[in-house]
Amino acid sequence: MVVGESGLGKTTLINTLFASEICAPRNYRQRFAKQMDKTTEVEILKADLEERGFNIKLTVIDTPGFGDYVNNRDSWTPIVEFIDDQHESYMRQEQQPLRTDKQDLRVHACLYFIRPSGTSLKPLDVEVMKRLGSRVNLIPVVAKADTMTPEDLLAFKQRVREVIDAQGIKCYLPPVDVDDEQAAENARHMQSVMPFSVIGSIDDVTTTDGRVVKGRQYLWGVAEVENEDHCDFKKLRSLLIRTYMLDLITSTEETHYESYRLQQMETRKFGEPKVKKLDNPKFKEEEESLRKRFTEQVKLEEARFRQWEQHLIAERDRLNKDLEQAHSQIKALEGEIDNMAAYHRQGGTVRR
Ligand SMILES: Nc1nc2c(ncn2[C@@H]2O[C@H](COP(=O)(O)OP(=O)(O)OP(=O)(O)O)[C@@H](O)[C@H]2O)c(=O)[nH]1
Ligand SMILES: [Mg+2]
Repeated sequence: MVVGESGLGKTTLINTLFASEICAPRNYRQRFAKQMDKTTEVEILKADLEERGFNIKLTVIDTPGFGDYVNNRDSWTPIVEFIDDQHESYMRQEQQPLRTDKQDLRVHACLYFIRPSGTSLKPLDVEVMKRLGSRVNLIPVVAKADTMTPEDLLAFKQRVREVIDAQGIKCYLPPVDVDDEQAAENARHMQSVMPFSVIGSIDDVTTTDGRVVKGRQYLWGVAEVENEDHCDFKKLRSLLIRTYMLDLITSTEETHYESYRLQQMETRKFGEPKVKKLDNPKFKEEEESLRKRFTEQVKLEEARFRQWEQHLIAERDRLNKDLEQAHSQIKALEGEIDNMAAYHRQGGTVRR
């Protein structure tokens, strides 16, 4: 599954993955080319790959990127719910008397795309990654590695790693096999490379030394997808469909599915339908804090209103006083006019 902000190259990377596979389905261009526009809904793509004589049925789940909205919550909740729903559906099938032929769309690996920027992870990234990391094998990916210099890229990756550690975000780490020195070395190397930087492209371009490769052409040369000096695409592909594919599957079963199952077992009886969101204890806390925030907000507004009311009353009193003053002035002026009129009637002259 690919997840992340809009326009970071998620769909392109899926295409690149298939384009770089010798045994990829021939019609991948027709099947994927149309999806290069903005992805607007969760899309499930299936492909058969052949890897060292084994057939692999691969399912890729492309998701719409988050937009630049003030409230991005709506854009990532469907993704988290999709992941939970797959666990739920699998669990229900396991509870049926006939358990062969189970439909299984549980997500084994979730690539989270990070915008290559001068800073680090955004608060939204942290929030989404936290939720994903507790549900699936989360693999952070730095998008569009060709837009950064190698030094900046290294520094950026380091900062991302620091935030991931500081925020306690759970990411997938290839297991270190204590019995196999070479495998252990490979796992440690993979761990040190994370987050993987990637370049996506399905275009064949010619390098300055005449090689035809998948890459992106620039005035200064070519950013190559499969060049390990340019990005970690090869390592990521190897992790996903070669070296750690099996571990991704077993750890999903043993860690993530198991924790979903346990959590559900604690909150509902066998065979009972999934608890509605608001009845679920997990959401009780959230609801409580929302209610608190709401009450505080109301109190604040009330205080503001009272202050405003006081102000209005004071203003009214002031205006009333003004009015009184104006009245007495009018009275005085009227008195003067009366006086003058009387004086005039008595035949006196009005001095100017
Ligand atoms: N420079 C650079 N551009 C890329 C790379 N990958 C994709 N792009 C470009 O980025 C744009 C968006 O790519 P998409 O693959 O549609 O992005 P997306 O993440 O699927 O976007 P949404 O579907 O909106 O979430 C396209 O113009 C791609 O050509 C990359 O590695 N480097
Ligand atoms: Mg897309």
